[in-house]
Amino acid sequence: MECGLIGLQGVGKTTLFQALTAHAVPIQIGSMKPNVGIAPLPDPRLERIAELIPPEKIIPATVQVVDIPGVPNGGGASALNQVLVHIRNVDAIVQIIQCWGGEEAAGSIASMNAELILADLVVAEGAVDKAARAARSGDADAKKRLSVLEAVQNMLGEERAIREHEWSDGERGILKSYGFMSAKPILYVANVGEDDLLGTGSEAMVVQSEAEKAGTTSVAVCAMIESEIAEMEEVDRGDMLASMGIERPAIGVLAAAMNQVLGLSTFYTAGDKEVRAWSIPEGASAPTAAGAIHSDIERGFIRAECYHCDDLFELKSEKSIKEAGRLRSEGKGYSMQDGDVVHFLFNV
Ligand SMILES: Nc1nc2c(ncn2[C@@H]2O[C@H](COP(=O)(O)OP(=O)(O)OP(=O)(O)O)[C@@H](O)[C@H]2O)c(=O)[nH]1
Ligand SMILES: [Mg+2]
Repeated sequence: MECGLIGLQGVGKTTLFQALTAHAVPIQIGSMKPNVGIAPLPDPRLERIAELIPPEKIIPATVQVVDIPGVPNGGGASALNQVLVHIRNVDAIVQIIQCWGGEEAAGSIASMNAELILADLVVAEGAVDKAARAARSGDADAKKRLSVLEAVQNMLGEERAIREHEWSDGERGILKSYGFMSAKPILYVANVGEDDLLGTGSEAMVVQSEAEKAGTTSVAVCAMIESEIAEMEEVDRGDMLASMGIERPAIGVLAAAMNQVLGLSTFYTAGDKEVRAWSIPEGASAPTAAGAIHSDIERGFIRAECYHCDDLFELKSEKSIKEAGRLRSEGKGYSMQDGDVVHFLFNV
């Protein structure tokens, strides 16, 4: 699962990428190639589990982020097409909006969205023609495809994003193969200036209300400060945060929101060696969760012994959870709950 950082040129995408990935990837400036990196997901529940079951190592879940070159504002078609190719490849979109230096948020959101919708419309028109030809020759699948594509074409013609409609699973399956960008889940990030770290300024508020209108959420982050924090030694961070009057880096809130737009939930494994968080699709089955750890555990899945992390926070130890009868034994059909702590039994 991949989140793409997108936006107009120079709005702070690469700066935010550096913050999310803690400067782990060498950056190519001025290149039309995206930067790809791994962002750990800060997780207060993981820290609490590790306090109660102290391990040698604590390993957070991660999400892959792609820093995509900026969309030229009214720029050339070939530069734009190079950027769109990368946007088509990601699972979810994180749109960065510049809210510092007197930039107008509403205008940049509208122009970004218009570019994506227009590019989707071109794809939809080509696809409608092709499906119509196949439908005329009596292909039943093509008829279904055609009706979905025509609905898409109408929406896009009215400048509405494809994600605004509630599609059935079958329709979603059809849409997926076309890589429509306005169908991808989206999250707005207001990149605020150092004078508005809490994101209460007028442009950040515009981003928030535009996000609500689009049926999604927004997060306010100062990319430059977050990038500086990410570069500091862990021990120095507390002072920096205190001097700015904030408790935690905003990047944690952003990472959690990214997890949410990707439709992921978290489960944990806990033992003396390591306490670890894992990301899986919401509602995934126990064997699928086991497969996130290792394909052997999925293949040889017997059962999952699990409890909820809230049980641990309440009862303080696995021993008390067992005594209280809250240790569950779950089989193949179990849908994982966000916050489960699991021990898989398997045989290969
Ligand atoms: N004041 C201020 N400047 C910022 C902030 N974020 C980024 N900048 C500056 O804006 C400039 C562009 O930042 P980048 O992160 O390279 O922007 P980008 O979106 O990756 O740009 P392209 O990839 O060229 O589209 C740099 O000089 C940054 O230092 C911020 O939060 N506040
Ligand atoms: Mg960049």
